[in-house]
Amino acid sequence: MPKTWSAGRFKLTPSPHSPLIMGIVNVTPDSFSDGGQHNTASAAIAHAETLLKEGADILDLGGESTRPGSQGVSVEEEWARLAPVLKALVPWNVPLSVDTLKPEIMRRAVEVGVDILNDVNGFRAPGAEETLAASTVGGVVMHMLGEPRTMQASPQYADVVREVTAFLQDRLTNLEQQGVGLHRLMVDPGFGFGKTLAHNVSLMQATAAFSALGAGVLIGVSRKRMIGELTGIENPPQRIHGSIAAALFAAREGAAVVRVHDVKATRDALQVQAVLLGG
Ligand code: HH2
Repeated sequence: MPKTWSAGRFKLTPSPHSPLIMGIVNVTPDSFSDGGQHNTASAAIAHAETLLKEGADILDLGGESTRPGSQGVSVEEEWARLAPVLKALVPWNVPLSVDTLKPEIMRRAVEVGVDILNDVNGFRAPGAEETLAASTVGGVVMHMLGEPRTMQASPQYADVVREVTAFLQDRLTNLEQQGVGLHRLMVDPGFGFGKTLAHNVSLMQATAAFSALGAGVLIGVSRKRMIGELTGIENPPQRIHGSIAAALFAAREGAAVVRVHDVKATRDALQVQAVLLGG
């Protein structure tokens, strides 16, 4: 992978065995009253500040849940959630990512000054590739089988690593043809997005093979069902220790970015590991 990730206003360089930490900031309220929305924006801004203090290198803002079974929201609803938070955070001068699969949200986010577009749909929607190409922002190209509403129904692959690799290679080729160089891109096998536990484990073990595609690799397993299945823990916030074990493994296998909820704990664990590995 290229040494440095070109992402909007920033050039981001992971250290050996110590990937960049992308902290997750959800802006997804359950109630959409004006009051609720305002509270959600200020809570998200406060959470962003906490994650930065804890050592996040990048903040990833999401205005639409992509959890299995979720239905999705309209462009206007998603933007109403994201816009106040994005506009407040851009002047902080920290690398900002928006987690969206909608090209219209991508366009608006780029206009406001976002640095990274994180698309769980791999820039497949009409206009998504072009939006990335017309900007200088970084892109995260993720693999998803199907769509969030149905993806976990009964995911099937003949060879999950081969198929996800072929998909990501195809997306990179298309994006390069549009003028988006590998130095601007991360690939992500998409843990839990149309995958069983066995699929997720095989993909994690193939982290180094994904690096060989020439872009960096982003790994997002924090608090996911995969960790719950391996530990028997139902409650996502309690999956922290298992999540850290996965982040440490990803780091050793050459991941450039880990997308996590528990920034402080992940940062501490990665720092100790990097020293022990001689980084
Ligand atoms: N996972 C989720 C959302 N966005 N983006 C990337 N690149 N990789 C991922 O693995 C990924 C992602 C899962 O989101 P969800 O379960 O809805 O919750 P949260 O955003 O809190 O992780």
